[in-house]
Order: sequence, then structure tokens, then C-alpha cells
Amino acid sequence: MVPLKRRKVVSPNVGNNTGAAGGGDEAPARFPGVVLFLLERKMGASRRAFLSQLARKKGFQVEEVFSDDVTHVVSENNSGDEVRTWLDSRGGDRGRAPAHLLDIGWYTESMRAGHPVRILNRHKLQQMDEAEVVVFSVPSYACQRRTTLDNHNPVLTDALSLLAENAELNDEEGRSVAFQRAAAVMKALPEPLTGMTQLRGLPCLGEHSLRVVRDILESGASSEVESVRQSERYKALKVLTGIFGVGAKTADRWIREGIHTLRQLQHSGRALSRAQQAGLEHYDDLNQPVTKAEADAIGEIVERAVVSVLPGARITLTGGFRRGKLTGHDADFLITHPEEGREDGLMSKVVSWLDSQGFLLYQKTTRNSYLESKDGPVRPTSNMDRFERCFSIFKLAKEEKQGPKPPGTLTENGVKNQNTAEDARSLGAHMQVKGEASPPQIDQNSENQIRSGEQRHRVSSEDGGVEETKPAGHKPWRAVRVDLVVSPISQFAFALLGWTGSKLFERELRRWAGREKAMSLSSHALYATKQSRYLRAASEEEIFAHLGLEFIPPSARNA
Ligand code: 8GT
Ligand code: MN
Repeated sequence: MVPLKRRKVVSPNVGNNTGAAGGGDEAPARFPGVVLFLLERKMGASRRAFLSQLARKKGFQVEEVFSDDVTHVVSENNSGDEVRTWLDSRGGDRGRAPAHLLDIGWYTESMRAGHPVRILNRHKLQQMDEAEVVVFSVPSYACQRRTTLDNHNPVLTDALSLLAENAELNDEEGRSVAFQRAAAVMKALPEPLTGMTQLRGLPCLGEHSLRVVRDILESGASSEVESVRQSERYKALKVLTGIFGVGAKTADRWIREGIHTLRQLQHSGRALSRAQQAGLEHYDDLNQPVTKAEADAIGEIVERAVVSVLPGARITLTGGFRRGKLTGHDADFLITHPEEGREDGLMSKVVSWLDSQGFLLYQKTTRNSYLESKDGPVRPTSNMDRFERCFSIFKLAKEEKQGPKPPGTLTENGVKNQNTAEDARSLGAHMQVKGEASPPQIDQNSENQIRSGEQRHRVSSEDGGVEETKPAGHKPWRAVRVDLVVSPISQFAFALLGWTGSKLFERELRRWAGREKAMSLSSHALYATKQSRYLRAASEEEIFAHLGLEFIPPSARNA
């Protein structure tokens, strides 16, 4: 149950308002947009007259008769329903923005402050008549509900997501997940939220999230969210973790050492990992959203690599693009072969092929460590150690228009023969520009620049971003983050489900499996703890069925 009970405020306290300081009290109507109406009912005529006069003296506009201009209705000892009934009997405030129905406490505080104080929940009259209020109902787990990209409450979800991100950047995972869950509930609402009463009974909305929602409903913004957004620490964490290879812990350490910007980092002489050097080198490119067209173009390249080293192997675009997103921070691909075991050793061949063709600016292939770290008690199956992942940065030729390629240009030879950007563009293909692979050279440059503080190719821009001193717009290619994963066919459905996301949807699936079904789900397998056995699945649908969940298609997993 949402804690919406109105607290009785005996002695109003004005310490927590954030409005402008109060001042003189002579000028009339100092507060445009605030038109008061004091309800005589239960207040009495003489007290009403006295209070009206006092307010006018303080510069408030007070109407004698209720009209369309009234924005704030103040009453004493009335319930919200009583005031609403009274208003309705006068024609009400239908057909315009409804007036605030406020308790006398708001009036008293405002008079003391000398200006209209921010409306808090305790100031508002609660209306118990919910006959016409749409009360939303949302199942508890994100994996039980459909969340499409059609978000009816973007301001609320952006605010909550920012708090989630900030908590994550500060290494507070529990808080981050709580805000993510609250944001996900808001994303699932079928229409814009208009009042707090609509949230009654909704899951995952803690006191803190509710406060943020309330502030935004009442004043259009949350001061907490805005102050985080503007804070130096948040901005520095964003800039530094925007470097590929830099996580929250590293960023925090650098900030404590006085490094807030890329320029400061470059001049600090800090030793950077190979990934971080590449991340810094391609900072601007990697912080540009990847488009679906670019992801598809990379998909074609990866497909060529895969089929040329293992005919019959298949690739699937996963991650946000599989959920229908139009942009993402990277492109995620899952690779498999219909015959179990044939995928063995595939990753290194694919990576070698891509590298030899000059498509890779950076790559690091790792054995998948997801299971060991995050997924708890799933027992490794015999082929688990074949599950490999490659984090890479692709060199993708730019193209004015994304479109189908003319036939005959997708051969290895074709790629090898591309020596100029013009050639690449005239073929309409996303191909690397140079015939030679160049990652070591780039890494070396980057390392030299960072270690020696030389800025031959780049300078830091004022906001901490990096700009190419050579005109970046003329660079005929861009860097794109690409993740490749190879899965044996027996695990493909689990890998596909696990890599499609969203991250919260995945987390909720695993939580559901564990808490509600005594099962353990990973990107490799589903394990039924009680029966001590693995549940096989050849499709995502079968996994949902094992879990006793209605199938949620990828486009509705955008929690
Ligand atoms: P994006 O559009 O910003 O790229 O967002 P996304 O595509 O939804 O997220 P992502 O960070 O690219 O991750 C894609 C999916 O892969 C997410 O659902 C995430 O849970 C999953 N994922 C990782 N890392 C790992 C991992 O190590 N193993 C597995 N199985 N899944 C992972 O991010
Ligand atoms: Mn992704």
C-alpha cells in the first residue's frame, strides 16, 4: 500500500520550502499564477474576511467569488471530498487545469514565508472518492508485464532513471535497483499519471521514489534530481565513466585525486589500460548513439566474418536493437552454429578475420565470466567454458545514406581493395578504409599521447569532451562498440534471452525464477533446484513456459 495518509501538521514549519525569499508586503498580486479562494464553509465569514485581507496585504490575489481564475482553494476543517462536492455544485473546475485543494496549513505557511510555499503532500486535501480516479494495476515483477517503448511518463521515468544512474555511479547498487524498479513501474503505466492516488497499491514505489514523483506532479520538476544533474560529482562521473573501460570505482578514485575532466586525465600521467586508452582515443565516437542502420551494417560485416570462417554459422542482433530500440550505446551479436560443438574455437577465428580486414580498432576476447560472477548457483555444464565473449571497437566507414548494398561488393577482396573513403562510399558499403589493420599503431599513439601529455591529434573541449584537432567531421569512419558472444546451440535460447535485455528485465527474470519458482536462470541454462536438474529449452517461449510466465516478446521487454 502506498503511504499516502495525510499527516496532521499541528505547528506548520516553513523550513523546507525552496521558493524565493519573502520580502515586503505591500504590492498587490505579486504572485502571478496564484489566485486564492478561501472557502467560507466551516471557516465562517468573519475569519474568511480577515484571512483574505491578510493575504492581499502580503501581495496575494484573492477572489471573493469562485471563478475559473482560481488556482488555489484553501479551506479549514473540510475533507477533500467535501470541498470537491462544494466545487462541483458551483459548476466545478472541469474543462481547465483543476485548482489545488489545500488545507489552511498551506495558507498559514505561505503567509509566514511571504510567498506561496511549495505544495507538499501534507498541504493537499485527500479525496477519498476514487470513483473517477483511474487506479493503475501493475504486476510486481517486470518480467510479468509488457513494457514497450511507448512511454507515457517520460519526465517521471527520466527523473527516476537519473537517480538510479547516480546511485550506480556511486556504487550503491541496492539504491540503484530500487530506483530502476520504480522507473520501470512508471514505464508500464498505460497513460500519463495525473495524481498520486492513481499509484495506490502499485509495487516497487518506495517513499523516496514517491517523493520524486509527487514533486514532479506538483511543480514540474524534482529539486533533488535537478541538483544531482547539476552537481560537479555527477558530471565528472559521467564524463569519466563515458570512457570505455572505466567503471564507477576507477572514476571515483580519479575524482578523489582531483581528476574531473578528460584533459585533467590526459595530463595526469595515470597509467591507463589498453581498453581505457582506446576508450579515450575514440571518446567522442563512442559517446555518439549507435543507430539501427549502423548496427545492421556491422551485422553484415560480422556475418561475412562468421560465414567465411564457419559456413552455416548464424548471427543474431541482440541487446536493445532486438527490443526495437532505434539507437543504443553498442551493437550486441550472438553467434551460434546449428550443430552442437561446431562453434568451438569460432570466436578467435572470427576475431582474426575481422582484424586482418582492418575492422577492429580494439578487441579483447574473454571467456564468459558472467556465470561465475553474477548468476550464483548454476552449475557449469560440460560446454560452459566454450562460451566466449569479445568486447571490441569497430572501425565503421561512414556513409551518407544507409541502404542496401549493390551486389558483389561484400567480398573479402572487395574489402581489401578499399583504399579510400571515396571508394568505400561509392560502393555504398560500410567497410574499413585502410587495407591494413592498424590497432597496435593506434594504441601506441594513444599511449604516447596520454603518457607524455602530448596532444597531437586531439584537445579537450571545454565541457571535458575530446575533440579531434583534425576536423572530426571529415574522418571517413567512426568507432563503434560491438560485443560478440558465441553460444553453443544447446544454450542458444538462454543466451538469446539473456542478451536481449533490458538489464532490469533480465534481473527480474532471475529474481522471479529464484524467488517464485526455486529455479536458477542464467544466459546458459535453467536449473530446477528442487528436482536437481536442468530444464532444456530450444526457444525463448519454452523458457517462459518453464518459468510459468506469459511469453513477453522482445519489444515488450523494455523495462
Ligand atoms: P544499449 O541500447 O544502450 O546498448 O542497451 P542494451 O543493449 O539493452 O544493453 P547492453 O548493455 O548492450 O547489454 C545487452 C544485454 O546483455 C543486457 O540485457 C545485459 O543484461 C546483457 N549482458 C551484459 N553483460 C552480460 C554478460 O556478461 N553476460 C550476459 N549473458 N549478458 C550480459 O550487459
Ligand atoms: Mn547494447
